[in-house]
Amino acid sequence: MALTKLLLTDLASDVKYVPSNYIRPISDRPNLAAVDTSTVGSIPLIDLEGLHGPNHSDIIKQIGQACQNDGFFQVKNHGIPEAIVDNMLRIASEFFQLPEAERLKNYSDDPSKTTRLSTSFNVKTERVSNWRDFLRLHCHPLENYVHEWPTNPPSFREDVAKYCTSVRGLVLRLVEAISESLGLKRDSIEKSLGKHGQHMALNYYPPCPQPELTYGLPGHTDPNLITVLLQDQVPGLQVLRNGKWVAVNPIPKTFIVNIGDQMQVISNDRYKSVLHRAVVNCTKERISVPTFYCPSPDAVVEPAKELVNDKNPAVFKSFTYAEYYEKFWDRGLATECCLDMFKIDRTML
Ligand SMILES: O=C(O)CCC(=O)C(=O)O
Repeated sequence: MALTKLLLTDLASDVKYVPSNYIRPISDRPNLAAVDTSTVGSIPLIDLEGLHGPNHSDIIKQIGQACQNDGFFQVKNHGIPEAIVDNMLRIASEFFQLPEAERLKNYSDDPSKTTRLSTSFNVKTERVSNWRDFLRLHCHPLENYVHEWPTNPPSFREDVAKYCTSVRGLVLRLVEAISESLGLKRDSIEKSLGKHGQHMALNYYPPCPQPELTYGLPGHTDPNLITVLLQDQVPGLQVLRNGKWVAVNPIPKTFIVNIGDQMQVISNDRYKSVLHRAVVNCTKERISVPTFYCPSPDAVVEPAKELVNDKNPAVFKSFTYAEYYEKFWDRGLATECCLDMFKIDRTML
């Protein structure tokens, strides 16, 4: 059956089988039975209480180890009020329950739009669709974008603005901590990014009749600097560790943090931007809200000078974030990391 609706949400509730355009080739299916769902196998949980106090150096060390070994960690005692987080998840759920015609007012398949509702990943370039709808918003500086955001549900702008302003505070603290963990000045990474941006996505994964055949999002790394992800209580996120997919089961009151491709470049390959994916399930809808923190489009990204020496030659070329971002959207979510295209080819030197 071909997709006859623009958005998956309006198709998913009527189908007993996954439509053919969502079915992955046999060699590229989630193989859910092989996923490690144990808590012990999962990513580190770091308590940020005391980051600016007595536990400072210990927390910086934990963050550095997690960035190097896992590329992913969770944080608790992050300072973002529970009410702000709860309102964010509630408003996302209300948005995706709006009537189709109301949601479609925000629809666009053009990735360069700063506010848009769409489906899958990039409907213009991909061959197989993903079991996801998403609302993507630019959110910093807030005053440049908030007037584009949906006005329905009525408190959408207010609730989302509070959320992204609070998350920005957390991201800035994390970027400082990561900079310090690399042995750089605390403000070094922040300063190299130019007028940095902040985007977010409200991801909505409807229940899926045959989750073994498709993905919410297939394995990918994030093209930006760092991502802070909020997920509801439904499992779905999986991270690749030592060649095995590991489930990141939701822990209330925590956020998930992951290193993006630009941080891997700045760290000269010490910190890892790791493959992750979202799988779906038969019974429950799932919502996740990633915040993507990005360099300015004209910022030149390259390994930090302090981390390059005779023993550790630069692994990546210099490039602008705009160049990188364009490549990322054009090539789709291929499993090979987009970063490989920006590596220095030492065989040619
Ligand atoms: O839904 C998730 O848990 C992952 C979302 C994600 O990786 C993304 O939006 O890039």
